Amino acid sequence: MVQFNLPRREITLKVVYYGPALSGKTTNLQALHLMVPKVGAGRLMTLETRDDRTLFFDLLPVVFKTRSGFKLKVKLLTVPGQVIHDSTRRVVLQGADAVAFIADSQISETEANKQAFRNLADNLAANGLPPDLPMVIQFNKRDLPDIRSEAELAAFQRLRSTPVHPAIAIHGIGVRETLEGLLRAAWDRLDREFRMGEHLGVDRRSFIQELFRDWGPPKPVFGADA
Ligand SMILES: Nc1nc2c(ncn2[C@@H]2O[C@H](COP(=O)(O)OP(=O)(O)O)[C@@H](O)[C@H]2O)c(=O)[nH]1
Ligand SMILES: [Mg+2]
Repeated sequence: MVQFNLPRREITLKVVYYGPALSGKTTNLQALHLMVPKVGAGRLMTLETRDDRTLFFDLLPVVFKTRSGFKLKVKLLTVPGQVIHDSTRRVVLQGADAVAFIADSQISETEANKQAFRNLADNLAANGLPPDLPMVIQFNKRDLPDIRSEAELAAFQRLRSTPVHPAIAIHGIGVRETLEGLLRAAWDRLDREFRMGEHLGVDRRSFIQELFRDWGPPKPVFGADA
């Protein structure tokens, strides 16, 4: 759950990247790690098995500092997507403030996406988290053949208020936009609940602008083997 330290003007948020196995959750964190200014980036800790699949979770702490002296610490975590790791997913999701759902755009993965999405709903409920937790959906792997079309994504977006972002995480494309969208949604929630804007003396637009002002351009994720 969000931690406030108002005297120090510090807020800590927990953000979880959720989705089916191999949709690109770890790659999103790797791509973010390459864009975060050096001063703000913590170490990307990833625990992988030999076949490169996330065994437990990845963790990337990012610290944003605004000129007005406000500090936002974001703990970015991924869950393992494999069905058998459900208890790990539940633990990682505990106390999440926002969720980025990373879907795989390939038509062959449609069922895996749906299953992971249902699993997310179950685990939100199991953790006592609201079903309307701040969320964005990323359709990753837009570079591959046999993917769901732009028109399908647009139709999908029209059916729900959750923002939908296309991405090619191995090239760093759409990765920052996904996190920005998520922090916008998180801001709206915190502003409604705690009148964040009033406390911090900023509005959402300048908050987001400030957070990302020193970020670098998207870079390819080296070691990506796709
Ligand atoms: N073609 C393609 N491959 C990707 C993309 N994003 C990730 N991958 C590959 O998909 C595989 C699984 O990615 P990973 O981040 O480990 O998935 P995770 O299980 O969700 O953490 C790796 O081989 C990645 O290099 C993408 O945008 N396009
Ligand atoms: Mg992973």
